[in-house]
Amino acid sequence: MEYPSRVMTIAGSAAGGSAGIQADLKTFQELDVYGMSTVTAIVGRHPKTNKNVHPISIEAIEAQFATAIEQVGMDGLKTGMLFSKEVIETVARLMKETEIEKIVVDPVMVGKLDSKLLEDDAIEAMKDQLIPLASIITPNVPEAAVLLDDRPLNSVSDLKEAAVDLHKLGADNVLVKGGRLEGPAIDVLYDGDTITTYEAPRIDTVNTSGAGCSYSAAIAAYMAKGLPINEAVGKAKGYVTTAIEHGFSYTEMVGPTYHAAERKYGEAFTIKIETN
Ligand code: PXL
Repeated sequence: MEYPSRVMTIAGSAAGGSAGIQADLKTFQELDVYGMSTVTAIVGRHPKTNKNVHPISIEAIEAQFATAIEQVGMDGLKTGMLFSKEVIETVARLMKETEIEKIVVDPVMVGKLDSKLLEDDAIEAMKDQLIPLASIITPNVPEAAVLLDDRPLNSVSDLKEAAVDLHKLGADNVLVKGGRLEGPAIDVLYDGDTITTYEAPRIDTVNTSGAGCSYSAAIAAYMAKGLPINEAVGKAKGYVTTAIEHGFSYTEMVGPTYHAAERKYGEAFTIKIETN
């Protein structure tokens, strides 16, 4: 039997199941890769204290990563919520020590419900230590703006310029995701040479919690399976767009994307891919 490719997510636990580690592992399962996890923090609002982020010790982070490497091994990994400078430094060291080659860095900063998922003094560490190790980084509009010292991004041509400038931070590829602009959802990939755009129709829904996590997890999954990055991005965007189309909510709160949608209903969208 041929075993599935092995993918690690290093991210926060989102207790509601829509984002973070939970979204990543659901995505990995849907795309038939073997999922593993290193939890960096637990996100869940305490009803009495309102405390929302509960960090995990560096020792426990190292232990999880070491166990996965020893018991299983790794074909690729993605990072999500890392929360602190110290965690970023630890994760960068673990990446270097283990020489993992396929690395997706999703520079998660703020959740949809405004929880702060990265401390202010961690942004420089992310730029200097983590991003240079990445095969691809996947910022959304607000994250790209922060990484570019609060540059406003309002159009696809702004996204293209941002991708070219962010590439100078040292990642092999930059994907700036335009889902928060108006009009169709257009993402821009720059590999240091060529710009490729990926376009999906705008879906009229508020239930997109965890969409970014699931998208970067899907990119990591397809890369670990051996697809080149530009193809991995296209397939991942198809997967996440279908999951968004079938998003739902159990309550009045913003709900999850439907991770099983592509498997259940088939891929609903053709992603328009253009290279220029
Ligand atoms: O969607 C961003 C995100 C990532 N990681 C964790 C989260 C969230 C949003 O809430 O909780 C752990």
